[in-house]
Amino acid sequence: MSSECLFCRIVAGELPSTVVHETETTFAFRDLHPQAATHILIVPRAHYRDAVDLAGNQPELLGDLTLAAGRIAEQEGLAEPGYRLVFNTGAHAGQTVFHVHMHLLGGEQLGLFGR
Ligand code: DGP
Repeated sequence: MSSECLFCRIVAGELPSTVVHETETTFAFRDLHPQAATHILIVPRAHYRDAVDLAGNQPELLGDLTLAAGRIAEQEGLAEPGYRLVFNTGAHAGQTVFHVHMHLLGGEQLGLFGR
């Protein structure tokens, strides 16, 4: 837990969020600036800066994040027709919060990747 990290503070309940799912290792809440009809952020409770840092140190948490995404998709009625899971990694990808987070996007037909 870092007192400087926005998502650590959200996980700790020090800052408000709309929580949609929690496990012992993961925490999921609605994105403040949604980029799709449904936009949820799924984070490990533990602090890692990005997906590669997480994979190098606690790879099982990548599985926990993905399983949480599947449960949330069921809960939100997205399992069919589907949804997108994204990790932005670094500046060119637009990562702005350096506590690894999986974006779950869906609830509408999504566009293609790219610029
Ligand atoms: P990224 O660009 O991949 O680092 O995604 C960061 C996301 O976090 C972005 O979609 C907006 C969202 N966000 C930023 N600040 C807050 C906040 O205080 N609360 C919530 N719920 N989402 C936030």
